[in-house]
Amino acid sequence: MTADLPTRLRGVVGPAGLVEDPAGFLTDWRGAYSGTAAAVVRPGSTEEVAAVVGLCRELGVAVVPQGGNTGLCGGAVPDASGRQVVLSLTRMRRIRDLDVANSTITVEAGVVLRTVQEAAAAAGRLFPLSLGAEGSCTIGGNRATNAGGTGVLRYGTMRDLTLGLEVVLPDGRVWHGLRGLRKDNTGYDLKQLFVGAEGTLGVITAAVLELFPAVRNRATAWVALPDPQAAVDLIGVVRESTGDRLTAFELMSRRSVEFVLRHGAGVRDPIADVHPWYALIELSDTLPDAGLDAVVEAALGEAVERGVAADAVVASGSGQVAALWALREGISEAQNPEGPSLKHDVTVPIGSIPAFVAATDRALAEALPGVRVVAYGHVGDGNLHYNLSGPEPRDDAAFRARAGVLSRIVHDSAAAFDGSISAEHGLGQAKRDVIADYKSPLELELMRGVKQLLDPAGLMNPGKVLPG
Ligand code: FAD
Ligand code: 2HG
Ligand code: ZN
Repeated sequence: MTADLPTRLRGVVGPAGLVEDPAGFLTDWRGAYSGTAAAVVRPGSTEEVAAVVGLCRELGVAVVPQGGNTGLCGGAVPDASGRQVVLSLTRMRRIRDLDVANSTITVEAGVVLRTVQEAAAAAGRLFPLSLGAEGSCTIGGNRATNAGGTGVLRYGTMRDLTLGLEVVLPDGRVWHGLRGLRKDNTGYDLKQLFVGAEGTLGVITAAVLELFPAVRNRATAWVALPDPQAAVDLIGVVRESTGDRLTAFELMSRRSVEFVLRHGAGVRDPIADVHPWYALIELSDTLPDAGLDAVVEAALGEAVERGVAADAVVASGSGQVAALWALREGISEAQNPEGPSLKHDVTVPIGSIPAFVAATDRALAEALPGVRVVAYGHVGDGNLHYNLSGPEPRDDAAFRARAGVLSRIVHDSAAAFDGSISAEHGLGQAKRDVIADYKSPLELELMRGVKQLLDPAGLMNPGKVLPG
């Protein structure tokens, strides 16, 4: 590394592209990971990204790509050496094209997810990726983490929504893969290598995304449940009568909801009686007169009759819909004031969720009596955020000291049920060593081989994803 690195970077990106006050780029959204950097740059074009990456390669300097910095595994945060360059994509905010006939949108990596949703809606289309951080996270970050969220059940993950990519490779060359094709069997699907790579294989600078017909009728319901088995049964009941109109099925434990009621602003309990679990269900249709309120009422009536659901309310009007979603989307943030949280983004086959919860609850209670499990998530696709807060009264230091043991219990349990330890948040720096215990040597060898092929100098987001 040379002392004049910032000067040389300024020569590439201009004064507007070199960040003078880097503080906001060195710590993640949660404040869980911090680092320092030799420089923070915000290039304004693909050519500038390529020039920055090329210069860093020439000087042997590592590059950490960053979008909205909302990731939950520390993937976008530099290490403590002060020798890495943070490359923020947040100045690359152009929507390059919206092709209504092809039902695609081509956007630069720094475009905020909500902007893409709004642009699609203005053209009478839907971009279905939806998650709590959608007002801040970027398309590049969504792609690099293969983000999931609440619409996966119907529309798939970011991987499924990606038709093409433009990527700056670790050697500074640009791969122009911005194709808007739904069928393209011409060998290996290269774009999928970069989706979910968390910036370790290159910098995504633009993407072609798939759009869908706009939703014109929607029904949203809040359902009280006795246990997780009831949630699995309810998915079956609702699917039987509504088919693929089921767009979201979120499960929340009472404690998760209580945290939001305690710390969220302007929220209220939709059902007066207290129940151990709740589901938030959404049905949607492209026909304006699909009559989904009646459909969901009938399905839930049947569920109550069969003893699957204890109680339910169907939202009337957009205010109530937003209020129900605020309860669900507020959980992640509401856990913060409860002390340090241990996050576990696990997935198991849907039918195994009840047994997984029972077994893991039991093992955790033995390991740390009073530990508070904060379980919720996108159960319609098998994904539980099986998070933990420490016992009350709080002893944060004691809880932190048990973190390794507790996380091991949750991850081993997911593995025992043929699950995964990261459903949608990735590995970043948080789980890059842990993953070595859950992937086979062959899988790890293949992953290292891909990394070696694309980034032989190891300068693209080192210390993330691959075990050290
Ligand atoms: P960053 O945090 O900036 O980066 C994430 C990773 O991607 C890093 O490894 C970074 O190096 C890499 N990266 C970023 N941009 C690029 C690029 N252009 N090229 C190459 N690599 C890049 N995730 C879900 O999947 N589902 C959810 O429901 C969900 N809900 C969330 C709710 C909240 C309140 C929060 C704070 C986060 C949530 N997340 C969720 C986490 C999620 O991963 C991020 O919000 C989002 O996908 C990350 O986008 P970002 O632009 O902030 O990326
Ligand atoms: C969600 O579904 C996010 O709310 C965040 O994926 C989960 O904070 C978490 O653990
Ligand atoms: Zn989630």
